[in-house]
Amino acid sequence: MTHAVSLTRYLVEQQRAGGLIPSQLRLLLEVVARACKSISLAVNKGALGGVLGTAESENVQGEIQKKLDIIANDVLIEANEWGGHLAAMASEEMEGIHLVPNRYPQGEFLLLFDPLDGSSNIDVNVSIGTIFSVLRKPEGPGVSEQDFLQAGSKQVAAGYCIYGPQTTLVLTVGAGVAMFTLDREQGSFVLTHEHVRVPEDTQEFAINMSNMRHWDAPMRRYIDECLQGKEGPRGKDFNMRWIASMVADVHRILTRGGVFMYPWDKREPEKAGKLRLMYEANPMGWLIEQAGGAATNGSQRILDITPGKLHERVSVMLGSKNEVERLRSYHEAAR
Ligand code: P6P
Repeated sequence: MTHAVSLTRYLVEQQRAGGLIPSQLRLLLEVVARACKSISLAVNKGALGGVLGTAESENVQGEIQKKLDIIANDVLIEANEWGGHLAAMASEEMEGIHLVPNRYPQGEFLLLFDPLDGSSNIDVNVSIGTIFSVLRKPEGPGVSEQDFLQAGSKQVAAGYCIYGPQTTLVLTVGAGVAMFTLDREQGSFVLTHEHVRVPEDTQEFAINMSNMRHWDAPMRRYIDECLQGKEGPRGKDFNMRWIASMVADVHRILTRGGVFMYPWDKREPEKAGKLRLMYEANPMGWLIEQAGGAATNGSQRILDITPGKLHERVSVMLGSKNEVERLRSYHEAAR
């Protein structure tokens, strides 16, 4: 029987082989994985744990916070403060950055996360997840919000943990994408997929169709052509999925291909999009690229965007390479 490869063994072997994982980063990833196990336990308790429903508070995004949003955020903060691997953290649920308290040693990494993405699905028992992104702190004393404002191409690690029928951690450190399924009997993440690849073509798209009348012309053109099926210019039928949980939609795309879109729309024209660049689009965009897919905002590669602020929003189109390229070309033709 082949021995199961734990997350710890995988990280040690990656550290030994590729040199992409310095010890502090390995500790960071193990701590984040342990925090995700705690979050998974809280999520799985649901009503029995008294964790459903809203927390009667709003986050910096102006969104009503769910109790589990706050629980997940607190778990990640507490787990990552003491290890000496981080200088600071940033979260969808917090307006400013969170410095590691002076009583602990400061590390060389910055951790950003959406502690519980898709939280509108919590109370209806649909898959949700934690998304995280790791940057290196720029040289120099101290740490500020400005240190976080790096393009997604500067990430040194990124991933998510999806809390669904299985709890699965999906991770890249720049050498492809690996998936680890939580073995609850052992209490450890076990390698279940390695060298994940996104098919370059697909017949499945993910978008919130109720916003169609608000999209710009290139996005409407792309979806119209998909809906025309094999009688139309695409010459093939398409299927649609929309889970309203980015982690779940991206996990499906990493598993069987597809294209995910949350484009700019005219409901709030001053906003580039709904999703956040630093802790949603960048980590998901890097995972998709590492698996052979592509990620654009319609005019440029998402990972090339230099952020102007921590909670910057962005238009997102990512997944099967040839579909993302078609979307990019339609937006270019319309400029
Ligand atoms: P809508 C969840 O709130 C989220 O940030 C993403 O996970 C998801 O893809 C999107 O918003 C869903 O948005 O407008 O369809 O509810």
